[in-house]
Amino acid sequence: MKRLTLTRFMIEEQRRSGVLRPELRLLIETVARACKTISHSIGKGALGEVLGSQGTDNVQGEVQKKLDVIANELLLEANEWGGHLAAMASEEMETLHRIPNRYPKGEYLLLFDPIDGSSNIDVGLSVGTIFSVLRAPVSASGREVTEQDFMQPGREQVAAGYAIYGPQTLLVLSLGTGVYEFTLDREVGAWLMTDGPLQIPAGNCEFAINSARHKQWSPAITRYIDERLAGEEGPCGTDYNMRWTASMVADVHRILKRGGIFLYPADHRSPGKARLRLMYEANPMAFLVEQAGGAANDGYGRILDVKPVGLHQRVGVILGDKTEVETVAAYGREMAEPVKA
Ligand code: AFP
Repeated sequence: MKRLTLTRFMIEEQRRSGVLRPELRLLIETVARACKTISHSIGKGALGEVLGSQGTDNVQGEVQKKLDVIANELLLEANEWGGHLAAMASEEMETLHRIPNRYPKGEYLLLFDPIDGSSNIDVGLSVGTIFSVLRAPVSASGREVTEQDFMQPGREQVAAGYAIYGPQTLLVLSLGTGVYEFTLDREVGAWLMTDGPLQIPAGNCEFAINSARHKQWSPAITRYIDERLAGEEGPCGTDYNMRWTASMVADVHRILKRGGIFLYPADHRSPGKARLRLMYEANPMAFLVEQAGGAANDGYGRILDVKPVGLHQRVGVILGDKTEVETVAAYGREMAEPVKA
């Protein structure tokens, strides 16, 4: 069976829709190439002496793994010379990374979590790279890019995707016209299309949540989970299954392929105290999930409508099967607690 390569898919998309500019195609191919190198490093594991901690903390106050730093450097080096970017931002860097003056600047902003799920690296579980692409404001041409130029709601993304380094190395991508999966053919080093356009299958009775955080849950979340734990004897009338991989990329990929819902709600005891980052985790995943017919909510409204105020701001995330996400949202409206001042 002859499969489309990532390059041919994007060239055909460019011809079909006329919206895929060559610089954006170059951006995606450059990120995809960097992900191949990251996959190779991860695959070496202890043999490549890339496991364990770097001995430093990132801007989030989290211990950096060696691979967090390696992957971050790989993505910066791969993307800064091509002329397609105005600037970059990463989970691993406090502020934006400007394109060095020796290189031409482009019209796109690239944001990424170089290794998502990095607490899984040393124990052999799937991790991933998440990326999001925005257009730099026209006003930014001819001046230095600022953090404010990144403060765009997720609905402005022109592309988003992730690589998942698991039993296979996969790239899942949307350019705004559907979600497509590519598998890395290691023998020739090509990304070959293996699925798409993805649509989240309805009715999969599976939820992903870290139950150890139940003290943080609002009454609405508690009600939603308790009903599902009640299973056949409860109001759902059927048993549910639970999964939690502590790697958002792996949980989201499972949902895109077989359905279900992912919840990492904000701590209802102090709104704004949440785990996942808006700009390079929630927004790209919300973009993909909506492109695949699902929904993505922060507990108050659509994630892609959230107006960002900072590169590293955190947000609650409830995403996946549209019916299930809307059920959680309905409980939230019914059981709305007065927003604490
Ligand atoms: P790390 O990259 O620090 O491992 O965090 C992964 C993550 O951001 C996301 O991928 C997981 O869904 C979530 O955190 C896991 O959080 P818990 O460790 O609280 O379960």
